[in-house]
Amino acid sequence: MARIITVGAAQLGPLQLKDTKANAIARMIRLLERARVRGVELVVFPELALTTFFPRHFHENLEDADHWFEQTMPSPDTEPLFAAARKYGIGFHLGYAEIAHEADETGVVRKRRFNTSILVNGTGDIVLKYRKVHLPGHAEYDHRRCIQHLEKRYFEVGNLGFPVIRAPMGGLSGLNMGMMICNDRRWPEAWRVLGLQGVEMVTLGYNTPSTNQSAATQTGGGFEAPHLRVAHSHLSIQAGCYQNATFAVATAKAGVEDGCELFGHSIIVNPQGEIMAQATSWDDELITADCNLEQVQLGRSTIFNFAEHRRPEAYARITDQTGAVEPPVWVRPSNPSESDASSSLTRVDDRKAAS
Ligand code: ING
Repeated sequence: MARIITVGAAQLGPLQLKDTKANAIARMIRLLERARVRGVELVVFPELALTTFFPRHFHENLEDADHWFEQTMPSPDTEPLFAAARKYGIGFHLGYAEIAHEADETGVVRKRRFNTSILVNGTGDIVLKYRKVHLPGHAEYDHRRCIQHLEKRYFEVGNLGFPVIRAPMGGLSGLNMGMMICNDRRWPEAWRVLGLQGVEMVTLGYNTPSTNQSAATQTGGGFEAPHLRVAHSHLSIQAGCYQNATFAVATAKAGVEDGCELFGHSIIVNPQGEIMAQATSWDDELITADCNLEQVQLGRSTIFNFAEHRRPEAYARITDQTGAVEPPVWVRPSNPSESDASSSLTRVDDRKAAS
């Protein structure tokens, strides 16, 4: 019996500073209604979907930024979205700014802020929560920048890992779902941790500037040439899907927000890394695809059969190190018999023996 689910990326156009959360929710409900007409069973909304991308704005006191956040979920502003989703029996992925009062690693309960997403099924149950791990940008106001990117100021690093859950979604009795948020898509480790839990559908939202203004490039090109912006985003998502034999729905918030341009190009990608659908506007736009979950079997039973082919004993650096280290410098061996290039390297066998 084919396991097929129809998914949708509900791309949002720009949200200005003056726009209210109610305005954003109304636009999202209109996209849900369009999704219902097209038989969509799971809709993915962008990162921080309720407001303008507020990390581009500096607040000296964090409390002055609290209005960007949700203290409960559903919150008063998002309840209408949950109600519409229940009415239509449509699941959704929502990105939002979360304030939680919970213990930190020292056991102290305190007010904590995260860049968060949730997966809600067609009955309105929150089946999974994720908090963004890879926070780009900076924590203090950077006078060199024309556009700030203060995610490290407003959010803590996510403390939920990269979880996967198998839960009912649409007509499926069970779908293995996992999430990431925006910058996470650029890190292969995020995809592989989900892949090692059998993920079949990765849902992610993003708010990605078309150019990053920084001191080095006041000309506006940023640290990535404009023609590569979208290419790198798609490359990351297509590679993640191919290398972990999973589907992904990646949804943008797009357009010009108070003069700052975010690119759109939302996509749905299959386990072969092929783009199944792509948004072509920078406005509210729904793209959809019928995903046959049987497609995940090809990759994970051959090239990416992890149990068969992965060699974790050779991967220690991935979790032992944070930054890169300088490699050893080769010198011509004085004794020709030592010409074996690996003689100066730490062999995995030695590492295993030492452990
Ligand atoms: N935004 C961007 C992203 O990772 C960025 C930051 C832009 C990184 C361009 C690299 C290149 O898509 C968020 N919100 O993570």
